[in-house]
Amino acid sequence: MPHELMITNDVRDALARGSAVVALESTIIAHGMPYPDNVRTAREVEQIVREGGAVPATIAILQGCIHIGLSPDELEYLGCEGRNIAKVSVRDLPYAVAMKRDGATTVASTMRLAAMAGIHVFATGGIGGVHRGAEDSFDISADMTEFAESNVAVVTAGAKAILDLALTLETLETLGVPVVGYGTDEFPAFYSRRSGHTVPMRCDTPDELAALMKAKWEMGLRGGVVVANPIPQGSEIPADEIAPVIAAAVKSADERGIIGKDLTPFLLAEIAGVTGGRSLTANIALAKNNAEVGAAIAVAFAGKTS
Ligand code: PSU
Ligand code: MN
Repeated sequence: MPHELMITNDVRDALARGSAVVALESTIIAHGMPYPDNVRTAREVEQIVREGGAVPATIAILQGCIHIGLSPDELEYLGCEGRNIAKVSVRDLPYAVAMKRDGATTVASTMRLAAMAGIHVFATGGIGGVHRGAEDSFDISADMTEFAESNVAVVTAGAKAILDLALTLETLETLGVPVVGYGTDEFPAFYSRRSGHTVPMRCDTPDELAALMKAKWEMGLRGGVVVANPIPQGSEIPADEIAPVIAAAVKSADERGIIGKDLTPFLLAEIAGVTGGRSLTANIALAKNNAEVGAAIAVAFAGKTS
């Protein structure tokens, strides 16, 4: 079958035993960081998940095959080819599979494929959301609607202020998605621990989160959970420092007429270009922090459900 999932043995065994698995996305590897930092970080993130007692399942499409878990060589290939590999969101899945293409999966498509494989926890860097100016552009990431669809908890450092965070939170409310501050009352803004927007609910332990996930899905409430986990203190870039950089990137995209799936990668690259190594360091730190929390939640969830 063309859509059969290629699940690595360690992931398959863990799923069969009902033990902890953490899904990881591949757009952050192919498009989110430069080579070779991307491959090194992807490996370290997998290692952190293992040290946390869970099995990592990095998800990507290679020559039309959906991979749930990648070998070291496959990770290297994804990172090294980077921008030559298509960014695949949910709408792009059938094309990548049918045409036997490579594809780096976004948060939305990774959630969908994780759910197909039976994985309920996913650690990423930052989710997509409602773009600034969406009232004119209609640019709302498919990550949003996916949260109404797939039963997966996603650990994210909030969302970058390239988005309209107020509209993003409103949209998640409309879609019935719990947005949980992990040890915080404020929705974090990726590089910064604070955004000025409060979260509707808060959990302080993996066990509390696992209980929320179990309650949601046992009630038959479909869809995901946003686990908003702030960047570690020492790695953050204060909001007032990053704000003008983001504003300039948004202006530049507008002037060049960059829209659609190209907008987010363009904005990320612009910010990385201006802030240099600092944004990369922050990005790596928060991805690792999310992996650690993701593993802890997956272990707690497995303990409640198997
Ligand atoms: N935001 C980030 N880092 C990322 C992305 C978003 O801070 O790497 C990536 C994720 O893969 C996310 C995707 O799912 O971009 C959203 O793209 P779009 O806005 O085109 O839906
Ligand atoms: Mn978009």
